[in-house]
This record gives sequence, C-alpha cells and structure tokens, in this order.
Amino acid sequence: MSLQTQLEVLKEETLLKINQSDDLKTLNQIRVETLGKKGPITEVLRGMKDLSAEERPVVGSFANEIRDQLNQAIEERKEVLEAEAMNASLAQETIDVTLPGEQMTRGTRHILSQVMEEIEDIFVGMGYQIVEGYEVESDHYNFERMNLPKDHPARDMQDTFYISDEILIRTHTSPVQARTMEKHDFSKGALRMISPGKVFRRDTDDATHSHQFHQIEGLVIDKNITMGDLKGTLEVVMKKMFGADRKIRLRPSYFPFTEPSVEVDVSCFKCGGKGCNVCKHTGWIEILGAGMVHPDVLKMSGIDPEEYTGFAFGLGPDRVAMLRYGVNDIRNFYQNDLRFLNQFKEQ
Ligand code: FA5
Repeated sequence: MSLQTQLEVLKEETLLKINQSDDLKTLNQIRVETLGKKGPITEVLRGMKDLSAEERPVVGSFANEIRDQLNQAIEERKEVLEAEAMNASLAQETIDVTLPGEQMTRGTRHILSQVMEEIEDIFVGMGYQIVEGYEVESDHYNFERMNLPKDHPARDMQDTFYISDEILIRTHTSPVQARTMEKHDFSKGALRMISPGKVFRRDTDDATHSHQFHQIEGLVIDKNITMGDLKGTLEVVMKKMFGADRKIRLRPSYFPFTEPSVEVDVSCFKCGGKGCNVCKHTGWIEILGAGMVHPDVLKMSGIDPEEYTGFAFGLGPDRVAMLRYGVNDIRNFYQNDLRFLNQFKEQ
C-alpha cells in the first residue's frame, strides 16, 4: 500500500473514532494516539526517507494536510462535546425557586434580660445612670464598706461563696454603691444610679430562691433626700412594672447599710393574696429591700452625712419576672429548657 493510501485509510479510521467519541477524555486520547510523536502519522512520515526526491514533497504536504484535517475534526468535536457537557450540568443544577425555603431559627433575648432591660429603661427615663459592677468582689466592698465588719452577725443574712478569705462572688449588688459613691464628683450634681447584675448565695434552691439570681441596685444621693423620695420613687416604678391595680406594701426591716430599712412586697400572682405554696401562705412576694443610706456607709465613702443623705434599694428582677408572667418556680429561668424559654420570644 502506498504511503498516501495508508494515510487516507488512517484519516478515515480516525475521523470515525472522532465522531464516535462521546467524552472529552476519549477525544484527547485519540488526538495523542493519532497525532502524537509515537502516532501513525509520524510513523508514515518517517518512512519518507525511502522515497524519491520528487515524491517526498508531495507525500509530505499530503501528510500535513491530513494532520490539519484531523486536528480540525478534533476541535469541532471538542466544541460539540463541551457544549453537551455544559448543557448537562446546567440541567442538573437547575434551581426550583418554587420549593419552600429552609426555616431559620431565630434567637431571642432571655426573659430575664428582657425584664431587666425594661426596668433599666424606667430608671433611665427618670435620669438614672447605669453602672456596671464586678461579680468577683472583695470582702471589703461586699461587706465592710456596707457596714458589715468581719464579725457582724448580719453577715449570716447572706450565706457566701468565698474564693479566698478576702475574695468572694458577690452576694448582692450593694458593693457597687460604695464603688460609685467614692468616685462621684458632687460638685457636678446629685448621684442617681442603678446597677444590674448577677449575684450568688449559698441559699438552698426552692420555688422562690436560687443560688444564682439577679439584683438591680439603686442609689440616689443629694442634699435633702428623704424617705418620702424613696417611697414616691418606688411607688412610681412599681406601678409602671405591675400596673396600678397590683397591691404593694412596705414593711419595716433591717439592713446594716440602711437606716431606717424597708422591704417591699407585691401581692402573690398565683393566689391573689389568699396564701398558697408560691408565697409560702403569706399572700405576698418580697421583691426588694431598701432604706435610707446609713450615715456610716456615707462616711466610709468620704461623703459628709451632715450635708448629704440618700436612699438605696436592691430589687430582685427574677421575682419581678415570676410575678409578671405567673412563673411559679424561679429555677425555670436557669434550666435552659427551650419549651419554657420559647414562651417568651420577642416579636
Ligand atoms: C439585699 O441583698 C440588699 N443588698 C438589698 C438592699 C439594697 C437593701 C440597698 C437596702 C438598700 P435581700 O437579701 O433582701 O437584700 O435581697 C434583695 C432582693 O433580692 C429580695 O427582695 C429578693 O427579691 C431578691 N432575692 C434575695 N435572695 C434571693 C434568692 N435566693 N433568689 C432569688 N431572689 C432573691
């Protein structure tokens, strides 16, 4: 068979393979096998050395022509296969925009955070500043500066988690009073602050007591502040929190850091005052302690009690939330049970 005939046969066979190839990998393989250095065309061209000088250019240009034709056929087939692959992947990746979207779960603030922020807003509206305190406190600020020296029997009122002899986790937010008083510049006006935060006590947990709970401390110091200011302020705040028809009572009490001292109770949400297991059959739930700042507490913070007087209070927002929403066990707030918490989703 002449070289031209061999090339002609090779061309026909290769064109057939090219047109039958149905993926890019096979097509590339055909190209390498036919047109590569070890392929049959190169092989035929090598045999040209045996040809006469007249025949050589004729066969050479014929071989080049066939190589060009095959290359072109491969390129054309490649375009067809690439278009087919693109169409197939487009068909596969089609998005059905009518399918329902994935449901996103939306977080919400904890009910206690919601109640605390609401109380903060009431006080901010009355000109109070918000001050942050420390959860890890010193015995000095938690007790001594609150008129509770080391051997004071009233320390038993707040069973304490000590970290060392001098360091503890605070049992109330009252240490923020001392920290704020000693820094306040009275030449710039009265001190009016609240301080919300977590407190800790070695209380036995029950329906109304938790070993970790929250308090919002309040403190007002100025010239001529009286018990009337305290009572008036608490009445306004309680009405805003619970509505005008809920009953409130002030009871004489004792705190070493206030004189005189009171406790404020709100009528029980569950029994309405008749007595039940939630209010321990008293009809009332205690939500805050308060009083006129003790002159010794003022003195220890460098304030002259002859010139300035003040009132302070410590409110329990956990109890406020219980009263508000009829939650009959404080422990629900701390167990992170979503079935409970989801009832208080913000809108
Ligand atoms: C105090 O802690 C005083 N520091 C409050 C105070 C501040 C009085 C300033 C005077 C001036 P008491 O221990 O009563 O007081 O706590 C205050 C409020 O915290 C209580 O009325 C109650 O609402 C809440 N509370 C107390 N113990 C618990 C507890 N174990 N669990 C949940 N709430 C509690």
